[in-house]
Amino acid sequence: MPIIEPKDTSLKDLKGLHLWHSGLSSCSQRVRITLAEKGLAWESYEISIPDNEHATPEYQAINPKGLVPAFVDNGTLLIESCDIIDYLDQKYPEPPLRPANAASETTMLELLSAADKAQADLKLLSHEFLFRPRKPMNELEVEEFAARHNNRGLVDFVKEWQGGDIFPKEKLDAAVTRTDEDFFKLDKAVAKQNWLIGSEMTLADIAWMPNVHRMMLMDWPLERYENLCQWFERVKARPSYQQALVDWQPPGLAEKFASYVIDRRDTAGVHVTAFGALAKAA
Ligand SMILES: N[C@@H](CCC(=O)N[C@@H](CS)C(=O)NCC(=O)O)C(=O)O
Repeated sequence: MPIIEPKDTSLKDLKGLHLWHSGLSSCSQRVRITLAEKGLAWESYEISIPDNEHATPEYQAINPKGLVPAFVDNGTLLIESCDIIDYLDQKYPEPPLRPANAASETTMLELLSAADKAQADLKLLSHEFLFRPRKPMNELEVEEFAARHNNRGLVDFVKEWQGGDIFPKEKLDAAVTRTDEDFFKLDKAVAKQNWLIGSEMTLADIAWMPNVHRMMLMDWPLERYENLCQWFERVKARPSYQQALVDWQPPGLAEKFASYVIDRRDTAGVHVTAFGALAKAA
């Protein structure tokens, strides 16, 4: 449901645009990119996931799922990144980020749903291949997080992540294979056109660009998707990519991830190419 009634009723009094987000979060990246493409000014509230700021009662009164992002437009609260960017494009239509004809718009909305669905795989893969060194939690910290956070799905995920050195292989295989299939579909979509829906960038491109960026950080063999790589070059050339995505990454983070990924491959044989469809292709 795109618009929700805030538990924290003070949100209703807020004027202007307000975003609760996190620098690295792919869902936050979508919203920041849309705001940048539209040239809209917004108030920033950064939520640190490693510091569990999304587990506070105050934040869960803003987003009842305890996830980022959350967005308020003059008292109207929305959660769910794909709903937020769709709302933004409808409410602030210039420049348009959707195609003019209805059939293409349906295709765009399907690509938004697919990006939303792909979130679970992106999350699993990011936590496995990038975020393990982030901030290991001891048992007590995991229990504290579980006691404070209302989102049972997230709590179970964190318990499983922190409870072992690696997620079960079958989960990683399936997530890698589904992501590879998604990327091949996107690759096909941009084989004969610059953007996913045609000659102009739309919300569909914005919804997917954080995923390709994230997998790039993971040393995913993106060269498998030749057209998608060219599309990604076009994405990178947009000022919004630098401003709304790269500039929100902590300095030196890409390099830190790169050395972690290669070190783990060389010392433990754990690398994304050892799983699912990527392993079969090797
Ligand atoms: N479907 C939601 C997913 C939101 C979501 O999963 N947010 C992630 C960051 S991208 C989060 O808050 N994760 C908290 C955590 O990993 O502990 C959306 O698109 O906004």
